[in-house]
Amino acid sequence: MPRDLPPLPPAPVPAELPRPPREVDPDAPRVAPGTAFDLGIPPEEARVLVIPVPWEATVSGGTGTIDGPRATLAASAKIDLHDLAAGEAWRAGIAALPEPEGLRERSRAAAGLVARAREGDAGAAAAVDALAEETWSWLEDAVTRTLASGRIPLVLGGEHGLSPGAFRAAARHAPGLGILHVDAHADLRDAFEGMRSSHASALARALELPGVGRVVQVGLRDVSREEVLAARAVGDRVRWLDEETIAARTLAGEPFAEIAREAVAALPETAWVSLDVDGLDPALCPGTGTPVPGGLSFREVSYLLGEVVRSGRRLLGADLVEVGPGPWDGQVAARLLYRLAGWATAPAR
Ligand SMILES: [Mn+2]
Repeated sequence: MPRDLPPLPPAPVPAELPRPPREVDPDAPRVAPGTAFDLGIPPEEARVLVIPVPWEATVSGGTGTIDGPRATLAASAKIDLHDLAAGEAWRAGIAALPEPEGLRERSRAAAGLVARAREGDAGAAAAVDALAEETWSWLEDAVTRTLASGRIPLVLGGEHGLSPGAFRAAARHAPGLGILHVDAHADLRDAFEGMRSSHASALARALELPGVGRVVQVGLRDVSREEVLAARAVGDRVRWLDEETIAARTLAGEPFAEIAREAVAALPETAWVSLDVDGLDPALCPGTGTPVPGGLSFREVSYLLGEVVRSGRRLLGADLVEVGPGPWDGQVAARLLYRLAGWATAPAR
């Protein structure tokens, strides 16, 4: 078991409502390296707060998503600020919190136990889950305070196993919440390799929350029998628009826009987006841990996310996870992040 690690310090989320952001010239070469989108805007002035969570414990394929937040924020500096789809998110103010001190150490301690958990050591699996629980509690607190301060949380991972902390906060803030889940995988296993905090169990944890009204899963193409049964067992609370359904319908000539409308129409009034980049075509996320052939194009995922706001629903926040460490992975994720920021703030801009 890992030696005692010091507690994670609470995230520095400002308690006050965001003040109007300082003047930014969107066409100037930007000069605030290390800040989100190179804007140099502090969290106090930001309506959108990016929360990096470098957590990578239970990944079962390739590694590297612990550096996904870093790659995404580095790439964000190179993004032009007039987004043709989602508008000028920078006007609302976007800032990123620093990576929480001690989280990488926790993640490494957990990852070091996973080999034994995989061999059936229940004590090791429980220790991984205990470390994940600390990470969830930290994130739950950070997202709760971000929402309470009138800000939009965009959680940046890291593996999908971190997301239940954000789901807890969002579902308590907006009971009846819908989760729009884009992924190659359903993530509905009760536990995977003995660990309930597994990246393959994130949405199973979401369904345990009474505040989650419905989960709409789009892009699934690598699912287990257990997950099919788990989805059936909760009836209408889970909706699937899997890859084969999308492929069959679009190949027969149906517009993707119709499928996006159908997915979004199944969501309640307030929605959280849980975006696992492996839901996209692996060409767009070559460094992700468990890539699967097929998947959504950038324009499809972008259209789908935009449809949430176009339909009149409220986009409460999002987690963007399983981002690989490479510069291309980072660039795709940074563009998704900017679009999410744009749509989430569009009604107020
Ligand atoms: Mn996932």
